[in-house]
Amino acid sequence: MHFETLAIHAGQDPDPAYGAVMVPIYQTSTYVQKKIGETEYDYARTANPTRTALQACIAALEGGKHGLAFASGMAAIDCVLRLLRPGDHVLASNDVYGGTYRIFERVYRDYGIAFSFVEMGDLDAVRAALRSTTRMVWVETPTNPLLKIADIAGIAGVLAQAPARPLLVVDNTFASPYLQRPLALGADIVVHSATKYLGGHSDVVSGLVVLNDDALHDRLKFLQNAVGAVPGPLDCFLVLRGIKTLPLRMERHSANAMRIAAWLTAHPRVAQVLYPGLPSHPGHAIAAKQMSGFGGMISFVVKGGPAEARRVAEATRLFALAESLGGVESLVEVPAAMTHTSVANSPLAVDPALIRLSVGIEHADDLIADLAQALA
Ligand code: P1T
Repeated sequence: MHFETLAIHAGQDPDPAYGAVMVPIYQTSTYVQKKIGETEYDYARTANPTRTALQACIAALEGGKHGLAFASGMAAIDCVLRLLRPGDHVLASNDVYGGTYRIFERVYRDYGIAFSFVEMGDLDAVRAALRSTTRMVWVETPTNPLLKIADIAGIAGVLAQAPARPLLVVDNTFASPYLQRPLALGADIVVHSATKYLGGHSDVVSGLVVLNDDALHDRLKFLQNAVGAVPGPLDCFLVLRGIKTLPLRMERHSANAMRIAAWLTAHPRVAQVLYPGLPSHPGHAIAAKQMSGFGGMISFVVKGGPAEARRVAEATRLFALAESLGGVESLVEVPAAMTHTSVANSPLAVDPALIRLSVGIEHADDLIADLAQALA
């Protein structure tokens, strides 16, 4: 079936108890067993029906075999990183979410995992940066917050030639499965902050993992239960509900962002606009090839430096000054001072004059009017 149909129905048969059309919130921690072990569900950390539906739904949307849900995007990332052993090396994008950099450098480095960062848009650089110990290649595309684009199929091709083929992990948060499906392009594992476009309404924190490999899935499912960073049933319900309108929302996010990016490009107080939908963006051709739209995230640099960036971000009225992204409402932030403080003084440090927009699904004219008054 088509994506729009799967978004509404995948994993969500009418409820066997009473025929409820929407998957119920199974708000219970434990389940009665007819005899010892004779039960579909036993304990809600291990599994619960609302989570089962969400896991099946995200697997279908990403075109994967297995889905796993977590209490946050970071919990999903953490679970994937637990596949590593001391001595392993991870090659990652040289622009990633601040929290991703933080868990790499300030949590897993202490356990003997090495991390290095590369321009993922440059396949020769990726090839050159691989080590004999590289077990994982960690890709964000588009990246947070610089909207850099990496060629997922190209990287998969490079890794296929490596002696011990590393796992290719793609954080698909910025694109959502509606715009980009990394497994079909050769990725092994997809991770999401479902807090963003999948949830879509800024009312839930959640994370997801999707993959095809049965053995890897068994290990991650074991870790999901053993570590226990699972989402509650209400959180799973909210993500399931959000996903139903994902296709409609992503179309509007993308259309609004395209208009705003073009408008910003022509604005005299704007020095640079980063949006993969602009033909001038260095990753535009790859983005046009591997994505079916360019998404709702825009970053731009204002003339006048960091103080001016803060002034503009604090002067918007419709764009709320807030971290996070992907909700129906538009948000603005200054990454260097907000979402990306963890990369300060590192090679991934973000220009303090950079402003990031999460363009919502309001009317584009109202959003442009707001940016116009803030920039003025
Ligand atoms: O916040 P959480 O649900 O734990 O997801 C972490 C995460 C993972 N990957 C990417 C690409 C992300 O952007 C995030 C979270 N990002 C923000 C909160 C933000 O404002 O950028």
